[in-house]
Amino acid sequence: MTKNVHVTKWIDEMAAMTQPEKIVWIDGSDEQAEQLRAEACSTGELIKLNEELLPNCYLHRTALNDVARVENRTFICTTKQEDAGNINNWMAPAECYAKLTKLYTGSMKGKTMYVIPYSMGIVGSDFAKYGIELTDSIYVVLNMLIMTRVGNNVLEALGDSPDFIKGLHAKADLDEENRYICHFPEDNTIWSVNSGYGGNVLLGKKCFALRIASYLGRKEGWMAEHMLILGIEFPNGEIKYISAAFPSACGKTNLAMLIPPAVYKNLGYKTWCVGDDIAWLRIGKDGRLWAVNPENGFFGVAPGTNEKSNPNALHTTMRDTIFTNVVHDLDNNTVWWEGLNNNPPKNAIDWKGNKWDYTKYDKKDKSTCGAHPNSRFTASAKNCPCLSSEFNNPAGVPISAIVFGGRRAKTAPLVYQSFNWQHGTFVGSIMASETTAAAAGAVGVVRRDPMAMRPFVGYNMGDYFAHWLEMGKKIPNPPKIFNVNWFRTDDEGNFIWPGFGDNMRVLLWILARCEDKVGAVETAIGYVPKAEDINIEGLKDVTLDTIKDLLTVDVPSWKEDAKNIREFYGVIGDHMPKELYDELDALEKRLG
Ligand code: OXD
Ligand code: MN
Repeated sequence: MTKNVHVTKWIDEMAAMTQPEKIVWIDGSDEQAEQLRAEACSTGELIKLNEELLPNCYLHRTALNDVARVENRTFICTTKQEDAGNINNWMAPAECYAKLTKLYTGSMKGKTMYVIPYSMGIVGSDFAKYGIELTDSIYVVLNMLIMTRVGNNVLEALGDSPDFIKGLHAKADLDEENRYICHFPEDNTIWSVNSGYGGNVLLGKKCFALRIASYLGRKEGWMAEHMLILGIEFPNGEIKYISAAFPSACGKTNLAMLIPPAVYKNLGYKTWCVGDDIAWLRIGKDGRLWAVNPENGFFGVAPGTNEKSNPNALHTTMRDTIFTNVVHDLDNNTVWWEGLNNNPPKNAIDWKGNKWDYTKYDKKDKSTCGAHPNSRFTASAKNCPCLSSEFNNPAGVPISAIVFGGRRAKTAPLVYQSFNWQHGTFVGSIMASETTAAAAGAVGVVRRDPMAMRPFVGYNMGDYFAHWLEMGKKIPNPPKIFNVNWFRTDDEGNFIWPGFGDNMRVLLWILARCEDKVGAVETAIGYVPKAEDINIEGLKDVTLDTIKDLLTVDVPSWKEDAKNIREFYGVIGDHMPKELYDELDALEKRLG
């Protein structure tokens, strides 16, 4: 497999601790993947779905107590606590290694340890970083084969180098009390134990491509961000790229696969998806910021995905997909989830593995759902109908605009532009979303989620902001920075803006601003469009007055928000850059 002693020595050590019965190297071949799928089906770990309707698709159910990322059990283990900062959970590396060693010891007895050499980014490219994940789960192997680039070519590209991320995953007993997702950025190491759920165990994704990569990016002068990458093609064939960060439940995958509304489609506009979750950004030789999506697939939320909300995603999942925790339709051996259509299957098994009675399903009561609200599809990027032709370009794509967004009922207007990079960093740092009635707890509570990275920065949040400011100084021709809010509501709580494909109307204003092709109104929070510059042609129920309303800056709620921002900055503590306090002071002054 490899003569790299750094790799072999580490695997020997991990195997001595976990004590697997055998070790299998994953080579990236179809034959091996097929064997593993067959084995998983024979044990019940996977269920093969209808080959005619859903070719090469499988269903998996996790343990009932293991259905989501666990932020309270996720740790950044740096030597100094200060380096992890106040937003992350911290454990001293020695203490964490000792604690988890106890949990790992003997945990793979009688099992197979799979060795997955994988690349985030195109193997051999300047952007690429390599990892090896050791796991006792076939489900993890098969997901990693979709989500990353796996195979012997990764080992060849790595050669004798020690420069790879060492990931160890063991399901152990799936014991919640002893579930840990731990990152050791100083050692290029990730240890995950007692979970089998995607975000906790597909170590290339959040653990490596965001937490470890953000740490490496700061050290090496680039950025790892929780951003989609979308290309917009103009009728003349020119394509402009946007990267955008949104907290969860704000429609990131939908925006990444947006379909232009008829007014634009008829003129020849097209949209192309480069990525739906993660962007690695570097300064190009031309002085612009260039982005790649380091992943190779989509790990998307299933409920709510349908022909209207995201036909591209739905199409992507029609082959070569692993579905997790959705409804199993026994009549035709397919899958279903809430929001797919209005025809729930009559003869079905729910995500828990129990017979499911669709007549008892109550939209307002999540416990009656057939699919878990966080049920997922793991689908291959190559099957996405709107996949960008630049997806496999090792150089990535040049970014014209960075877009931040959140779910705010009143505070944020439909769109505004920051004054400059420093102010744009401020705009990202104050990102927030309000909780919805869908989740337990109070409605309308603001959760600050800077750059949608709150759970994903692998170091001190204050230092992360400083890195953004530093990058701004280094990029000769930086993208312009914007904020959007698709979620303003009227007094009855109804969304005012139609959203989905119509968001393109706002993105085109953004791109016009990037080229100085359209004016704007300067307000206390940034530049806001003139209402007539948002194209409403073909929109039902949206008038110029609606747009005016969507663009108002509600000064009293901004003043309230500013207080909340100051509190949040206080929590981040003394690593907060002074420049961002200056921006906050200036905002308060402008608000009067
Ligand atoms: C997330 C995800 O939780 O992408 O952000 O799964
Ligand atoms: Mn995400």
